[in-house]
Amino acid sequence: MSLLLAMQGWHVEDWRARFEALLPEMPVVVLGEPFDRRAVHYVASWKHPPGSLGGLPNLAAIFSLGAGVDFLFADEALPDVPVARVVDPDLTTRMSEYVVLHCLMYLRQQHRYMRQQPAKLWDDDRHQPAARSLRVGIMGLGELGLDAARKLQLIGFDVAGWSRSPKTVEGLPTFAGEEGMAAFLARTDILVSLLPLTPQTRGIIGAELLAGLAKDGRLGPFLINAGRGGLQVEPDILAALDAGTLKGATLDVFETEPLPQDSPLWTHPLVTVTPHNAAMSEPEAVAALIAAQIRRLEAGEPLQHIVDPTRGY
Ligand code: NDP
Ligand code: OXD
Repeated sequence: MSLLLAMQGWHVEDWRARFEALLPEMPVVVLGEPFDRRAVHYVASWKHPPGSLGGLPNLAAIFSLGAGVDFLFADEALPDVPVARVVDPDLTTRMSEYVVLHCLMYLRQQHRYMRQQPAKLWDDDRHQPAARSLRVGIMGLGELGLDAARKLQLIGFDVAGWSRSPKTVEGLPTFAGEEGMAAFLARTDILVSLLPLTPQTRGIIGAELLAGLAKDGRLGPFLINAGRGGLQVEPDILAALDAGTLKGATLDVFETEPLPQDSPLWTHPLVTVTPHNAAMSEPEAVAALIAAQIRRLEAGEPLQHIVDPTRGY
């Protein structure tokens, strides 16, 4: 019985060492090297090459090495076994740090002062609105969205959330589905996207959505997307920034990653680019979570954080 590591762009030897330390009884094999396909019971994947997980007759579960699973369901030949993802308080905390940081950057108009400093400009208009006068709308009220909402509320922001299914969350106005979208956007000065990428959410942050954001706010509207790049239509974001209907965008994720050198997002004065690192867990913590899941299965206990393949998240 073995664990197969199937990853691209990461240091596979580091991951092999982590899993070997945590699961000394289990051989850890690596995609691309020779291994016994019949012995593989578990796969831990980050962006494995599509089609590469076929022919594993005893596979019992696939673990995403991250919170997102879009790369798994993009593989049309993904084996039909349970898929579980990372749900980790450390990752959640880091994402909330990112969201709070960038909401505060917009609230306190910090980008403006960073542009003014090289010109030694002492701005006469030094007024700073209170957090309660900025309305933050969080798209995606899952593990990450709910935690970010609570932390933004502690600072005083006027927060609401939008999800696929209706929700009742104490102290948090919520909206759901297509029917709730227009009202949600109309009360949003800072839109925070923490959605998964699915066929339903692909391209959702486009011209129509951006045009629906609040037009009566003290500041903004602004966009923060830390969900997935496939959610956004980058030419539409640039057009809204250039038209002045969107006042700033903070993007951690992109249609193509790494962001191509010739992307106009790199140099746009109203865009903040971060390299898809809004929330990176400690690899040791992720490996420990997956090892615990494997031990749970081996003990006949149910897997946690299973993803619904019909929803794609
Ligand atoms: P969850 O699965 O816990 O939450 C997803 C939320 O999105 C749910 O509230 C869900 O609604 C909502 N949602 C899904 N589809 C739709 C839809 N069609 N319309 C409206 N709402 C929808 O995910 P997490 O919070 O754990 O993670 C969210 C995403 O964050 C990940 O999938 C990943 O892409 C991204 N991520 C990015 C990282 C980074 O570093 N940039 C790090 C980690 C994650 P409902 O509640 O009704 O099901
Ligand atoms: C994740 C990510 O999904 O880092 O965990 O994007």
